[in-house]
Amino acid sequence: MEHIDFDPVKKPSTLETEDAAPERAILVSVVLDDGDPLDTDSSLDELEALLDTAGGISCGRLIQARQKPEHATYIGTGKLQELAELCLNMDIDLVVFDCELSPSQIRNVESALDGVRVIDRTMLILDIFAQNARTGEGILQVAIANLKYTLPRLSGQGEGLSRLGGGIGTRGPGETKLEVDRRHVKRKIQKLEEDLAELAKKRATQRKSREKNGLFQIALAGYTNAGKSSLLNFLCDDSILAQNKLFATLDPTTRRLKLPNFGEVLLTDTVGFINRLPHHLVEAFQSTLDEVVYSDLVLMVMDATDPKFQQKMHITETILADLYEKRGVTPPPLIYVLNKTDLEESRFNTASFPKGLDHVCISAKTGKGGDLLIRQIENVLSRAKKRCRFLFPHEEGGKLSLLYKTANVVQVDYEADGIHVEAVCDEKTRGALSCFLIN
Ligand SMILES: Nc1nc2c(ncn2[C@@H]2O[C@H](COP(=O)(O)OP(=O)(O)OP(=O)(O)O)[C@@H](O)[C@H]2O)c(=O)[nH]1
Ligand SMILES: [Mg+2]
Repeated sequence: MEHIDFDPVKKPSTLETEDAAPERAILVSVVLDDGDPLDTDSSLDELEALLDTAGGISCGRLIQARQKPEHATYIGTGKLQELAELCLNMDIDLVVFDCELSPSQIRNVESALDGVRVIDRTMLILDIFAQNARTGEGILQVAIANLKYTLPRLSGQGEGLSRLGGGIGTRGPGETKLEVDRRHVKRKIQKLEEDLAELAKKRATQRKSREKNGLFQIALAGYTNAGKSSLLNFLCDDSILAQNKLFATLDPTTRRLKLPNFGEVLLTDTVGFINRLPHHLVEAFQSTLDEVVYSDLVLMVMDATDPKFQQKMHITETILADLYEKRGVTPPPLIYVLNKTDLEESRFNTASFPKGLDHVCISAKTGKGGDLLIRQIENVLSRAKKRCRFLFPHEEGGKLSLLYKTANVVQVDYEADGIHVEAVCDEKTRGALSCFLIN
C-alpha cells in the first residue's frame, strides 16, 4: 500500500494537554423533545464515560430545557453567560456539548468562553476512535470518518482565513483557499477510500473462503462495554483486550471455537455501538460491520446491570436493522446474551426480559451460564446451514442446479457410482434433497 499522508486528520487526541494533566470539562445538554431513546441524565452519564475514556474529567453539568436550540450558540444567552462564569471559576479547559454543533456554533460559544475549547459529542467519539485504532484498516476507517466530518466544516475557519489574501482583487473568479482546502480533503478521502476498498475486498474474500470451508460464523454485537470481548475470551480461552473503557475494540478479531456437539465455528468480536453513533463512523466501518451482517448467527451481548437496558437494546436493534437493510440481507438468527449476571444489579433486567425472545443469562467473568449458551448456539446453528455430502445418480444430475442456487457448493466429483457433492446448505435444501444425502 502506498504511503498515506494523514496530515489533515493528524490531530493529537483532543483531550491531550502538554503537561498531561487530564483536561477539566463541563458537559452541556439541551433538553429537546426529540424522541431520543436515552433521557438527558443517562445521555450525560454516557458522555461522561466517553470523556473519561478519552482522558478528561467531568467537573460539572449544565442543562437547559428549550423548545429548539438557539441558532447561534445552541444554548441561550443567559445560559452561555452562566457557562462562561463556571468555566472561569472552576478552571475549565474544555466544554463538551451532548449533541452535534455546527462550526459557527462552536466558534460563537468559544468566543464567549475566553480560551476554553468547545467540542461536540461526535468529535469526542471520533477522538476515542482515533486513539484506539490499531490496525491499518481501523486507522483508515477513522481517518475517513474524521475527514468526512471535517469537510463540511472547513468553512468554519472564517471567510478571512479561507480566502487567499483577502480584500480587493481576491473576490474575482480565482480559487479561494477554502476551495483549495476542500478539493484537497476530497482527494484525500477518495484516496483513503480506495485503500479501504482494497482491504474490504480482502476481507470479503476471506469471508467467502471461510464460507466455502463450511465454517459457521458467529458474530458478537452489542452496545459498547457490554462485555463482547470478555465473552470471546471466555468462550475461546483467549486474552484479547477487554476493559472498562468505551470502544476498546475497533478491529474485528476472529477466533476458532470448538462446540462439543457441533464442531468448529468461527467467533468474531467487533466494534460496539452507542446512542447516536456518528453516521460517518458507521459508513466508514461498514467493512468491519459486515462481519456481523454476513454472519450465520449474531450473539447480541447486553450488560444486564445497566439501568437503561431496554433503551440500549432498542438502540442496538435499530443500528443492526439499518445495517441489514443497507446491505439488503435477511437478518441472521440472533440470541440475546444477558451478560454480567454475576452482579446483583442484573436481577431486574434478567427477570423482566421478554419471554418470547431467544435469550441466555451468562457471566463472561465467572463463566456462569456458559454451557447453556453453547447449547443454545448449537441448537440455532443446527437449524441453520450445515456442511453435507450428497450422492446423485448420474441421471439425477439436474438436481445439482438446486444446490448451486441455494447452497455453497464446496466440491463436485464425478465418480463411477454417481456425482459426489459437498455443500453447505440450510435445513430447507437438506429436506428437499434428503434422499441424496449420505452420512
Ligand atoms: N462483573 C462483570 N464484569 C464484566 C463481565 N463481562 C465483562 N465485564 C467487564 O465489563 C467491561 C467491558 O468489557 P469488554 O469485554 O471490554 O466489553 P466490550 O463489549 O468488548 O466493549 P468495547 O469493545 O469497548 O465496545 C470490562 O471492565 C469487563 O471486565 C461480567 O460478566 N461480569
Ligand atoms: Mg471489546
